[in-house]
Amino acid sequence: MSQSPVLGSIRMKYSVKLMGPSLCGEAKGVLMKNFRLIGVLLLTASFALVSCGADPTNFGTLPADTVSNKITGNVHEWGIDLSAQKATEGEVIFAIANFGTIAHEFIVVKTDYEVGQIPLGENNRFDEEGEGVEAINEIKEFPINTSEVLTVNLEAGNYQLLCNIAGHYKNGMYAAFTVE
Ligand SMILES: [Cu+2]
Repeated sequence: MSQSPVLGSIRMKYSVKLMGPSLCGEAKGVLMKNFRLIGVLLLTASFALVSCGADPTNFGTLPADTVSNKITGNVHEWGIDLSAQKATEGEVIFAIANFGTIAHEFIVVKTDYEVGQIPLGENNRFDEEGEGVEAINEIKEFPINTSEVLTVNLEAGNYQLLCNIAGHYKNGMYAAFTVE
C-alpha cells in the first residue's frame, strides 16, 4: 500500500510522541488547529493583497516608449495591459490572455480620439462604424483563462486597443497604441 511521506511522518511523529490511539483525537485536533491557522494566515495574506490594490493578474503596462511588433498582453476588469504601446508600420501580432472573471473582447481601433474618449451610445458601447473610428480587426468575445492571437497589418497612426462590450470601455478597458 502506498502512503504519502507527509502523512507517514505525521503518523510516526504522533505515534512516537503520544504513545497510543487514545490521544489520536487530540493529535488530530492539534493538526486541525494548525491547518485552520494556516488557512487564516492565507486568507489574511490575500486580504492584504486586495487592500493594497495589488492585482496579481495585472502586470501593468511597460513604459510608453517600448516598441514591438509582437505584443503580449491581457484583458481583465477593468483594463488592458500590454508589453508595448508602440509598433512600426506593418504586421503586428497580439497574443492576448483573458485574466478577468468574465468574457472580454479585444478590438484594434484606429482613431484620433483621446484614449478612453470615444463617445458612447445609449447602449454603453460606441458605434464601431461611427465617424472618426475605424475598427481594424478583433478577437471576438473569448472566455477567461484562455488566450488568442490576432495578426493585423497596421499603417502609421493612433490606435486604441479596447473592449466594446456594454460598459467595458467606460470602465477602463482601453489602451493607447501608436504605430510609427
Ligand atoms: Cu470587456
